[in-house]
Amino acid sequence: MARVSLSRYLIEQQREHGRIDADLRLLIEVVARACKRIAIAIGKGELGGVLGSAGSENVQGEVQKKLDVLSNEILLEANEWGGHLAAMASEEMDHPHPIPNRFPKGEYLLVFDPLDGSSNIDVNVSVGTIFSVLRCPEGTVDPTEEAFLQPGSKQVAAGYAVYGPTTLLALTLGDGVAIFTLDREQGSFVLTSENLSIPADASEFAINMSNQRHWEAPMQRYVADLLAGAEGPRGKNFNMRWVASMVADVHRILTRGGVFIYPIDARIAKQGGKLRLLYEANPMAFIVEQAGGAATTGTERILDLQPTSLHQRVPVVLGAKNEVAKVAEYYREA
Ligand code: AHM
Ligand code: MG
Repeated sequence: MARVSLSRYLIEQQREHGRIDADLRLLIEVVARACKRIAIAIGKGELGGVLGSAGSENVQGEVQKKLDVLSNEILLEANEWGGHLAAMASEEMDHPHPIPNRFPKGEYLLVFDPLDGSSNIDVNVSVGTIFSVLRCPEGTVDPTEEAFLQPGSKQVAAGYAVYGPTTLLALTLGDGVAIFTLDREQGSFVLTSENLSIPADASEFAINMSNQRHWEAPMQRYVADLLAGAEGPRGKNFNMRWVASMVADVHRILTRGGVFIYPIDARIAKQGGKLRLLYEANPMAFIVEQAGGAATTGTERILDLQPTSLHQRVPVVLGAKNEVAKVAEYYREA
């Protein structure tokens, strides 16, 4: 069978299915190219002098790693000049990044977490890039933060790259999820699976158990019932995994099922949760729903949330449809 490159896949989506226009096609190609550059930088590790802290903090008060800063710069630079974007926003920048006046402006907004799971870089565990594409509201010439505050259901595309044993790109254009594997010799992403589907029932869960004592009562009860296994109310055993890189945990769920949870807890209640709505929860919720799964905060569908600020945080429960519904049930009963 002929290999389908990402470029060919996108051209066919545009030409045969009319699902995307030329600007969105260019946008995805450019993001994918930037991800390749990030993959190369990560692959060099210590030899590239890219490990360790950058000696700065981002808007959320987190210490930035050198690779956080570098990945952000790679994505900004790659996407500035193509004419497909009106503005960008990132986990690593306080405010949206306008397209410089010397370049033409386009109709799309790009939001990203340039390097997710960056606490894992220095220990050589998978990290990733997450991105989400929105349309710039009509009549907005110089988009400010306001333009980005759209519910996740308005996303026109979303994806993530995982920099693991292989570099993969997962992509949705709103009609299923496709996975592309990076052919390092050729330097191109090649389609390796399409129409991904997360089994409705889960037998594996992902949560940082060390925070258990801080969770809300319904989450405590839910996880206690999972841990009780075959002898408990759920009547079956559940396995557990926690990579602490959302991209890697979500990718596992896309591949072999399960549920991923980053709940609200007493320490982070004030800030709304740990994961960010616009560039972590929304794109992942879009991808997971497109693979037949579900995503909730426990009480609301993530894609329905109306964002109130660029770096807003939310509780996240996503993956297997029936298991996500189960979590919502524990919250309703409470
Ligand atoms: P980051 O964007 O600063 O890397 O933070 C997000 C990451 C997720 O990838 C991961 O699921 C979570 O933080 C891990 O958090 P914890 O270290 O509390 O388990
Ligand atoms: Mg992140």
